[in-house]
Amino acid sequence: KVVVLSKATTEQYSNIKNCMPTTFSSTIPIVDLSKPDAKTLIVKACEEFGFFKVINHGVPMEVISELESEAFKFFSLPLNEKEIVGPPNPFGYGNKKIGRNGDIGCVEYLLLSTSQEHNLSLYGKNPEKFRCLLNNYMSSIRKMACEILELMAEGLKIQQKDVFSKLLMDKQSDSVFRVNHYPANSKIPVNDQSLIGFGEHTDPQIISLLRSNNTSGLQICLKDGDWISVPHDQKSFFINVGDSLQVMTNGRFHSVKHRVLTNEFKSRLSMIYFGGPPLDEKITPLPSIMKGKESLYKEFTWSEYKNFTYGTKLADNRLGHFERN
Ligand code: GA4
Repeated sequence: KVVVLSKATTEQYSNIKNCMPTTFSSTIPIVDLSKPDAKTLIVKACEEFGFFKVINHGVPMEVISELESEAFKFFSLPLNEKEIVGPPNPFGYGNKKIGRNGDIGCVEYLLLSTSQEHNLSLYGKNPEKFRCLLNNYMSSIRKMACEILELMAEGLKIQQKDVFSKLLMDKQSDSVFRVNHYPANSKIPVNDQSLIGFGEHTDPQIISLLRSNNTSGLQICLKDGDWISVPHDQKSFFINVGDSLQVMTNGRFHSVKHRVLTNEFKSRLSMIYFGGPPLDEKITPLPSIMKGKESLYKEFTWSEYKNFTYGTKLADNRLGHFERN
């Protein structure tokens, strides 16, 4: 297979040259939310990649950049001041350790619930401002998530337009917000592992909406197993299909495996909204999708799936455990 390294890639990974083949792809689907063909393109992208980029999303740039700059301020505090709001079980500040089963990455982060009240009074130097910016951001993102989920339902020709979006709008929706900070990593890598910011995994929820500063690092895995680098674009959002949406579409949509590599020169800051259903929601293929076919999955609730994920490692195939033989 021919791997084309663009200039940006060779610069970024000049120190590892051939040890980790990387392709910068122009194949990542782009959906303009203001165009009438958005719903068709979304369905196609979710089937082929489980991933797409959204432009004309309607989230004002100030809402994004003000939160980003506040988040950078938080991460620039001395470690002991950040650790006041850790460890991240279930929510708070985390450093290097991801999850509960030994995954490690070159990343520090904030994990927040979108519904539960946090004791945000301890977050950073200006917690009131942080809380206000977070709330503004999260409500804009949830609005976009619902718009996208409604276009998905329409694209799938499902009568009930809000089948997916109502799960995020529910007061009990178990959605999560995450801010990841990957410091620039100029160490000579001893192996591929030492470049890992966030190891490969799929997201367990329904849908994830990611926005980052202008630093590369995100990679997605194509269905044939090739990894491609996602060109950074600080003005756009990147959307991932999660495991729950794969199940609800009985495998028609593909939950995308992805990872983040650290950048040699620049630090990366990403903010991700993980749209999840209420805990007691049954995650099962929609009848209108099945058309007489059998479900590929055993029945489970979001709470069962979520509890199961806590016992897994990032790279594990979590959905495999719920497949019907
Ligand atoms: C991946 C998506 C979200 O970031 C997250 C992650 C969670 C965590 O960081 O605690 C998990 C990971 C994520 C999937 C498998 C388990 C749980 C770490 C891990 C090893 C918050 C989520 O919901 O699942």
